[in-house]
Amino acid sequence: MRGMKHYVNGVFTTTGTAFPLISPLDGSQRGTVPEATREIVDAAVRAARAALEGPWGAASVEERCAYLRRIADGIEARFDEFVAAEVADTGKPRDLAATVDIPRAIANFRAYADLSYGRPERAYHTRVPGWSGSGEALNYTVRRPLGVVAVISPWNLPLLLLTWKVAPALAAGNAVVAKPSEETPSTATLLAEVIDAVRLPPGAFNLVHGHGANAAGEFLTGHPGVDAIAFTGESATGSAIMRAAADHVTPLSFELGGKNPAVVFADADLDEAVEGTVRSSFTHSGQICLCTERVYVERPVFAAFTAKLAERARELKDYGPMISAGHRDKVLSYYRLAVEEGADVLAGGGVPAFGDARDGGFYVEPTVITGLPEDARTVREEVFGPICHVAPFDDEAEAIRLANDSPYGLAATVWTGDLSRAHRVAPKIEAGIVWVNCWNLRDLRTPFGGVKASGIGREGGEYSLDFFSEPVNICVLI
Ligand code: NAD
Ligand code: 6OD
Repeated sequence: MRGMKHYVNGVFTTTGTAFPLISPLDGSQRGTVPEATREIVDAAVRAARAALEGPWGAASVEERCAYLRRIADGIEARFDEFVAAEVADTGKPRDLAATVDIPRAIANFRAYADLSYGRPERAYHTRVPGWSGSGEALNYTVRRPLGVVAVISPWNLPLLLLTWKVAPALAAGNAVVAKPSEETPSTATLLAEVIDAVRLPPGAFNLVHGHGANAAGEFLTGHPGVDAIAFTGESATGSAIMRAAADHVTPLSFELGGKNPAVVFADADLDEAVEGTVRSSFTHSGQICLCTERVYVERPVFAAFTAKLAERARELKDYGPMISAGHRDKVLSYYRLAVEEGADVLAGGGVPAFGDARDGGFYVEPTVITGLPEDARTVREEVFGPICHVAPFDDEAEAIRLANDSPYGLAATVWTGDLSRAHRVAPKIEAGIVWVNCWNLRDLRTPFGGVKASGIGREGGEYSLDFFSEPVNICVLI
């Protein structure tokens, strides 16, 4: 892969200043990333605006969908390069990048090509006695793009989450200025190369690299030329962006943090519930917003479940690192805090020793703890690492109360052998997504998002297309 570059108005460019790109696998410096100045961000926003007034703004939905399909094909043609770049930036196991991240990025473009092409428009015949003509009016609703959309994404699923916004934004006819996480700029740069190769009209997609606060992210979210902001990241960052957006009343779509519960009933298949919780707590070393950090287990199976979960956590060997030294230190500070708060550490709790180059990387052990009160900080705050706290409950009502006792409400998992119970409990959980006897099973047409501090709005299917467009009702007296 060539060096990291911004992509503005169809041209790859760098800036005077750059920051180091560090490998989470061994702590070595892999390269540098250009830091976008306010001027470059401004040029990107102006290029996007101009694109809306040029060929991109005039493109039909068929033409836009054809571009999306060509972008998907272009990623697929360079699949191994994309996988390697995602692994190098994030340190995640290759298998994860090759089966989830990159296939999903391709699927995001194809899904939004299908969804936006097949989107119905609504019409109503309205009886208007006393008006001239036929006494009827035709009301029909068209949707027009919002304009220039800022896309700001995090480091944990870099290309998946960036394209999850870019694809519907382009499908709906917007022009995009995207800023990936400063930690993971590589696949976004490859995406810009693919977009350049398929000759998307210049300015329809722009990419700027750099940090968030007092830097590229903030230059973008506070820019008066931005018509909407689609952001995924921490809830605290969401608050900062909301403040920046307030000045221009810019519409926001927010996918934020979580402290996701799993509820395990005694009637569940215990082995499946344990394996499911291993996946939901430790996939990508807990660095997925949907990961389980709180596990509530019905008392009769609490001891057996907890012992098995701890045993499986100790057996895990092929896991990736935390994204950065800073994030590793944050996760370790929660490991220490848990002990100070009185937790029993059943598995992990420290830093693994590999005896090879990985010792320079940012690894922490998969960790299972128990014994904390519900008001312990470790139980309430998002750690975003491979740790879960397991606590017992005595009945359904208590399970629901505990699951909902959180400032967050992104996702939840219910493990039970009783389907009636599943249907009874799931809708009572305050979360945007509830999985029953599975985790992270995705259908891209369904609504995705969180309640409370976990977000504003929904992504997925028509929900994203709704966010990225404005309905206009046209009323014609017939
Ligand atoms: P983060 O909020 O630190 O950064 C996300 C992005 O925002 C980055 O591109 C960053 O540069 C930018 N940014 C930071 N400060 C900014 C500012 N003041 N103005 C504009 N942009 C700014 O998040 P992260 O550490 O990259 O990701 C981890 C967090 O993301 C976790 O809290 C996780 O739960 C959350 N997350 C949520 C979802 C979801 O779908 N709900 C998905 C993935 C991650
Ligand atoms: O699967 C998705 O569409 C999605 N937005 C996943 C988010 C995962 C959070 O880390």
